[in-house]
Amino acid sequence: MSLSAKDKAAVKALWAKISPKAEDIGNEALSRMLLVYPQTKTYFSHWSDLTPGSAPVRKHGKKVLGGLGLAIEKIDDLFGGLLTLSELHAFQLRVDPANFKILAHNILVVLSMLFPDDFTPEAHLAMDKFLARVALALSDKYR
Ligand code: HNI
Repeated sequence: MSLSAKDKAAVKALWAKISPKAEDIGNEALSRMLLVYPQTKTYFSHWSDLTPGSAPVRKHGKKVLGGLGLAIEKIDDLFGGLLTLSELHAFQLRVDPANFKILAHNILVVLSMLFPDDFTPEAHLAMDKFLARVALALSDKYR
């Protein structure tokens, strides 16, 4: 599955609307991931507070959304563009790639909640495909 020109345009259009709220989106998505999928907490056990909306969660949510912003910039070469992040997650952080899908799901939930008018079925489809591609690119270095 690859992203069509139409998918890429839809992702970029949605990103233009949502990116000013990147910090809130990151915070909500990460808060939900940690609460609903508590197995993901193991990777963040060094944080002082893992409860929804805590300072470390908010700070990290912003970083993750920054990573997504990078992915939008590199949408035509996700594997190359996300190489360093893939290496980090594979070799240093040792994050099980199954978790990328879990976070992607939480991001979609949050987009539907915060942007009900912009998160049209078409935008949902394009964003779902994009996040799946990002997850694949982030998993590339695990092979
Ligand atoms: Ni992820 C650090 C981006 C999914 C666990 N992660 C980062 C950083 C970025 C980032 C950016 C900061 C890098 C740096 O400091 O140089 N992560 C992303 C993106 C996704 C993602 C774009 C998927 C969309 N990361 C995940 C998932 C987990 C995860 C699903 C685990 C469940 N990431 C981490 C951990 C760190 C991290 C752990 C280091 C945290 C820390 O405390 O520094």
